[in-house]
Amino acid sequence: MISLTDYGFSDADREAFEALSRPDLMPARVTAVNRNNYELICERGQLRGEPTGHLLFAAEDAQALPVVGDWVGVQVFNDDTFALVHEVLERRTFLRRKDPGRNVAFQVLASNIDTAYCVQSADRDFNLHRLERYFVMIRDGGIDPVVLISKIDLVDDALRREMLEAVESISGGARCITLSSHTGEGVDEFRTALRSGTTSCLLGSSGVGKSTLLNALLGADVFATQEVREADHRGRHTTTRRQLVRLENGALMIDTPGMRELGNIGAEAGLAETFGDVQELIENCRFSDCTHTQEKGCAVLAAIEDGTLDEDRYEHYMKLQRESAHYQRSYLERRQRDKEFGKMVKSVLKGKGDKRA
Ligand SMILES: Nc1nc2c(ncn2[C@@H]2O[C@H](COP(=O)(O)OP(=O)(O)OP(=O)(O)O)[C@@H](O)[C@H]2O)c(=O)[nH]1
Ligand SMILES: [Mg+2]
Ligand SMILES: [Zn+2]
Repeated sequence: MISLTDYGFSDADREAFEALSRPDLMPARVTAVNRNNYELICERGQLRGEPTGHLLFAAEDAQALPVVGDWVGVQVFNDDTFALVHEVLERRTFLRRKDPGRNVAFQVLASNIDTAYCVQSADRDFNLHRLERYFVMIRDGGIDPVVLISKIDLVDDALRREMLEAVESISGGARCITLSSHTGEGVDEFRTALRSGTTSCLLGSSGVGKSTLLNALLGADVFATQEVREADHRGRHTTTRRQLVRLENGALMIDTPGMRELGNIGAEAGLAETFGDVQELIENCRFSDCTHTQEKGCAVLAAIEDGTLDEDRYEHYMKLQRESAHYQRSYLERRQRDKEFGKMVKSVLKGKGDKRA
């Protein structure tokens, strides 16, 4: 029998499971989501699963469906090889962004994660504004961000120090680790930071070396990796699904596909945590209708002037805040329209039914 504690099952998760009052179900964790099924781990081992019709159709939107990291309530069949997923337990933490598709919606990437590692490669990919976007998403879901600068073998010590300082200036206390999966520098240190029974994930653009690092941690080529494109040094989107694995030291780690875009939606909490300093200045501005652009006595302008607030950081905050609020509005408006449309359809159908009766 497998101990679920080894897969991160906490007391809170057990309570959430027991609160379902479904003695016919057992708890399982989603380790991967495929097109047509889920990969799961439960006390009886690994198995594949599918959602019940009820779970699928009762879902108000995609957020209610299982994602990697979720604890779910399952019914097991066929000699413990197949499961029906009935329930998704409440998520302790989550990673969610704006769905990159055409409709404005939330997309939950993974859940029940303790630490999210934002991976940027030292040679090409390093970008503070992108880090800020990740911070907002990660903190919004109640997760601790850590910055991981990969491929450190490709830059010299001076550049490394510069990058560390730059990260420190925006990270709000998040740690920053530098390492190289090729030379092995920093990898053991990273491994010991990953504690047994906790869940972490690797996030970042394609080609920054997430899967290579995970292979180094596993000591085997479990995940496919691929060289970056010669022409522009971008990755080839080698990893195509999110997958949870357990390392030898008992830590749980999720590899994810490289992200092309990261839009935050309705991420107030994440913005507040990441840009608390900026928000405080804005609130302390003595004019409630201040545009912070030219008003004499504006606290924001004064802070930019005396160097306590970086103008670039302020402008990026404003941009992220507008974007997140705008997507949230579009999302709510669409939900409202869908609801009204649903009501209209229902009343038309009902009208027909009445006539026939
Ligand atoms: N020089 C150097 N190259 C590295 C290092 N780590 C990874 N690479 C190379 O970077 C390329 C991309 O690595 P992957 O692990 O496939 O990148 P990924 O982040 O998983 O990419 P996606 O799966 O597409 O999101 C491979 O050719 C690796 O060999 C490193 O520490 N130093
Ligand atoms: Mg990969
Ligand atoms: Zn102002």
